[in-house]
Amino acid sequence: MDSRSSEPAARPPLQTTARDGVKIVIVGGFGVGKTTMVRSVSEIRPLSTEEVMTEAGVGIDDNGDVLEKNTTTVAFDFGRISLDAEMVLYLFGAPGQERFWFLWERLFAGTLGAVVLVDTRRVADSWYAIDRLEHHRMPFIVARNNFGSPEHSLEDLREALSLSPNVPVIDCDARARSSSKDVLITLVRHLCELSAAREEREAEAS
Ligand SMILES: Nc1nc2c(ncn2[C@@H]2O[C@H](COP(=O)(O)OP(=O)(O)OP(=O)(O)O)[C@@H](O)[C@H]2O)c(=O)[nH]1
Ligand SMILES: [Mg+2]
Repeated sequence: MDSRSSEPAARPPLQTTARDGVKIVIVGGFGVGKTTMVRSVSEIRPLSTEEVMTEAGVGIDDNGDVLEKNTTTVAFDFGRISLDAEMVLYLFGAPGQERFWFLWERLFAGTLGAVVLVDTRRVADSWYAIDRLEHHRMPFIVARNNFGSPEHSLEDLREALSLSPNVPVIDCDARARSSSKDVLITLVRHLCELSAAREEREAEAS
C-alpha cells in the first residue's frame, strides 16, 4: 500500500467555518475511474491503497477493456473536499474488483450518499453497486465517465440500469477536477432534495 505523493502536496487545514461533514462513497465496477476521481477532486493529498497487478493475478484480476491499467485498489481511496465554507465532503473510493467487495459493507457505514461511476463499455459491471445501494436504501447518482464518445444517450443508460426517474444521471470526466466537483455537487443537491421531500411528507403526516 502506498500513500501517493501526487498533487496537491500541501494539506490545507480544515476551515474553521466548516460545520457539516458528509461521508460519500464512490462505487462502481473495476477500472471505471473511482481512484482517478478521488485524486482529481481531493484538496488534501489522497490516501490510495493501490497495488500493482502482477502475473500472480492472472485469472483473478479482470483487466477486461482496461488494458492500460496495471494497478488496482485493494482497500479504499480517501480524500476530502470543501464544497463551500460550511460543507465538507469526506470521499471514499471503493475497490472495484469482486474479491474486495466484502469491504463495501464497512465503507457504507455512516455514508449519506454515493456516486456510481459507469464505463458504458461495461454497463453490467455497475449492477452489483446499484443492487447494494438499493439494498441499503442509500441515495445515489449515476455518473457516466468519459471513455470516448458514447453510443447511447443518458436516458438509454437509465433504462439499461433500470433506474427510477428521480435518480440523477450525468456525464463526467473523472480526470478533471471541475467535472468531478460537479458530480459531487449534483449528489449533494440530490441529498438536499430528498431530505426536503422527506420533511414535507413528515409535516403533512403530523
Ligand atoms: N479515458 C479516460 N480514462 C480514464 C478516466 N478516468 C480514469 N481513467 C483511466 O482508467 C483507468 C482506471 O482508473 P482507476 O481510477 O484506477 O479506476 P478504479 O475504478 O479506481 O479501478 P479499481 O480500483 O481497480 O476498481 C486508469 O488508467 C485511468 O487513467 C476518464 O475519465 N477517461
Ligand atoms: Mg481504484
